[in-house]
Amino acid sequence: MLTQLETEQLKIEYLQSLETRKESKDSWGQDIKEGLTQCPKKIPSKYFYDDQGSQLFEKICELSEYYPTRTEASILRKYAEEISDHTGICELVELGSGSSTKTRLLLDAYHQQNEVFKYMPIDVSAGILQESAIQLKQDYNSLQIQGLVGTYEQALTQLKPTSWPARMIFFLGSSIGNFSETDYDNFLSKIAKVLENGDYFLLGVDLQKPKSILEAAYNDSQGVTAAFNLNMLAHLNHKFEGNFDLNYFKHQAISNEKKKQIEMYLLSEKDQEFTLKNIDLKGVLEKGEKILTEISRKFDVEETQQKLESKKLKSIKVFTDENNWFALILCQAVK
Ligand code: AVJ
Repeated sequence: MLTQLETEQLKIEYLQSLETRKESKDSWGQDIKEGLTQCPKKIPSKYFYDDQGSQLFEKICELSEYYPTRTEASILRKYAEEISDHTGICELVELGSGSSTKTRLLLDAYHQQNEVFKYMPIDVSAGILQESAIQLKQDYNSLQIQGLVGTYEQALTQLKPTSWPARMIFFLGSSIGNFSETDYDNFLSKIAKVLENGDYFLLGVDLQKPKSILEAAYNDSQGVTAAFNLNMLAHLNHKFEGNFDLNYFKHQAISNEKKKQIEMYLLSEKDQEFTLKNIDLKGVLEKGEKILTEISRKFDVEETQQKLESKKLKSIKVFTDENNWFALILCQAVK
């Protein structure tokens, strides 16, 4: 874990916890408690991403079955320059930056304009944020980097006004697909609120497509997605002194065609009990019972544009690949 990292051009800071100390102690693990005591049980997807989980996700992105990453990268490769021409010099703020691999395609385009610019990666995983920030600083000398460790929620409520001519917030990889309809709506409202008139928002969305392609992407033959899903239990064991036995859970991912989403579950392979000691939680799972760990919604371009417009995020251009599998929607805040 990093302690402090600061040079003139490279800074990494921790965002403040939203609660006061006392409250945060009370609400520690509250979301887990709620999720595991309701029926059906669920665990928030953000618990995928400890350092191990972030690394497993990077491996998922390289799988041949997992088309979103390379498809989005191909769109960026083709249109990054056009995007940078639209926005001009600006501050780039990335939500959920991870290893920033795809981001490099965008940074390259801005870099080629030969201007100094600023990149703010935001991620919950301090390890991966620090590692990639140091690497980026070496590769882009004129780049000013200010990394923020924290959740989207923290980032969007704590971002200060920029001193740059404009700001572009970007949210790639269709991570927005993890949100429920309500969270999706609230998230876009927060984006719209934090942007000033004329600022940009670049959103990556995975588009609707046949069940067979979708299910293959979330049930890869090497079992990396399964390991990623199971790692969530290891993360909980570590964080909350839990006793989940990973040997008795199975990964499951199915396409719910009616809801236009992938649903990922951890299936209990026997009747079992679990304890999360430091949040005082005990529970039982029946054989065959499923814990929902993720929904990954698949989008329709027009519907998404309308949704964005309803938040006064006017779409200026939609970039897509030749199969229409993935889209990047560039919009501008009108206030
Ligand atoms: C990072 C949320 C976009 O939903 O496709 C990949 C996560 N889960 N394989 C997705 C994920 C299983 C991914 N997002």
